[in-house]
Amino acid sequence: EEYLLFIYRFWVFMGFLPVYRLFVFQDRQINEAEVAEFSVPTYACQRRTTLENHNAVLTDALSLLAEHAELSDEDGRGVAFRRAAAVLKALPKPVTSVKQLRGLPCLGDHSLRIIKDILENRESSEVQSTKQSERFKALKVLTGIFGVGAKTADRWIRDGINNLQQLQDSGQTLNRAQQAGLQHYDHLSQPVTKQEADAIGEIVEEAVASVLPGARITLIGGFRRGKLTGHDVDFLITHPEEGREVGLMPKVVSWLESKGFLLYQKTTRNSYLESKDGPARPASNMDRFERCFSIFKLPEEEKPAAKHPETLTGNVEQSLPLTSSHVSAEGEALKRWRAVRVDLVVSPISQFAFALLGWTGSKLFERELRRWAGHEKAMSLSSHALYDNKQVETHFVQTPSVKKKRVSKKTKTCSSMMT
Ligand code: DCT
Ligand code: MG
Repeated sequence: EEYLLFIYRFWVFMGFLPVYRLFVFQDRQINEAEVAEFSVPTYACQRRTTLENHNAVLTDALSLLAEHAELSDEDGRGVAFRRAAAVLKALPKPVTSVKQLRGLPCLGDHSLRIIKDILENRESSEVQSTKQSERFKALKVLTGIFGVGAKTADRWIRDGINNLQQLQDSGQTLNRAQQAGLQHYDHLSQPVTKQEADAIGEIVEEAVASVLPGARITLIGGFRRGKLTGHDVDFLITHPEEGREVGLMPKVVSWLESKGFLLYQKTTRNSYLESKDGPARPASNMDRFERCFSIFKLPEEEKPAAKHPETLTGNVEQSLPLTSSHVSAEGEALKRWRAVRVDLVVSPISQFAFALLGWTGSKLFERELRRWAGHEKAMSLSSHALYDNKQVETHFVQTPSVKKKRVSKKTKTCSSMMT
């Protein structure tokens, strides 16, 4: 009897369960809807983020802290602030209270504290003190020199060098890139406009067409994402026939040099196929394409001298060589030009899709895309290829023009890029 009673009660309970769940869960859903005002996916690459930023004050503050962390060799903290800023950039309206952010991903305690401070007091004391700190100012000025990274800047600061004048007076040995960077500091610290990027695009297109007819160039980086200004201009070059792009870069560079368009250039070879590790990304996030880091001399047509606003160092630049104009050979017209950082990358057509995706950016989007591919899809993505880690034989997921390649699997190398 007891047994039958138990069965009876059990079935009554089971019958009641869906009704109970309906009530309780509906209730909870309503509560959650009230609390969670925004819904944002975890990985930045899953979000639709437009250039319209409704929370610029907050994202500027978080980006400044990210920059400070990156310049202080604290990459983990830097990424945390970048992720928090990216979440706020994806929101469809301005945030007015931290309560609205409940349940959103990537917002750690530190970022939330900064946001709360700004929302309640209009500014964050931590952001203000970072912005005003002498060390941060010095790091920004020194790393603003093309060819100078955070480590070099830190070393110089420890030697008492905090600005360009002190660097010049110090007699420090500078490499070729840093010399060019210092010489053109004034120009290179000015944002490049889309119009200037297009003008450079025409020159690069002419160079490429003259040395290899049929080769194509694509504007990549921030300008491909629709940004109106950038710190440099990036181009990806390829040819529709596999292999025809080999040896292209030196020819393009020679053409540009012969026409006087280059103030500085350094080309790195394509080391992708030479790698002992097989075709995977190296430990750093850099890819292995043939790449040319350059400073372009872009003629400015019929425009009065561009007046560059004061930079962070005050008037130190005035003592630097004047680079913005020269008298023509005839000694008549004054030709104006500006220096612009330009990156050229050459990819074989078989890797073009990956190169285009990897070079479109932003840096955080790319990082998140690689992380998502690795963690959620068990795949390894680089600017060269996409691998399926689950296959015993590594499958090179490819564009239709190229068939699957068999390569030795290097899980370690692949996973090292999931940073
Ligand atoms: N890139 C990357 N990881 C890096 C550096 C670069 O994935 N560590 C990719 C993403 C962007 C692209 O290369 C070009 O780099 P940048 O020119 O530095 O970035 P950008 O988005 O073009 O920024 P800006 O507009 O300031 O040039
Ligand atoms: Mg760029």
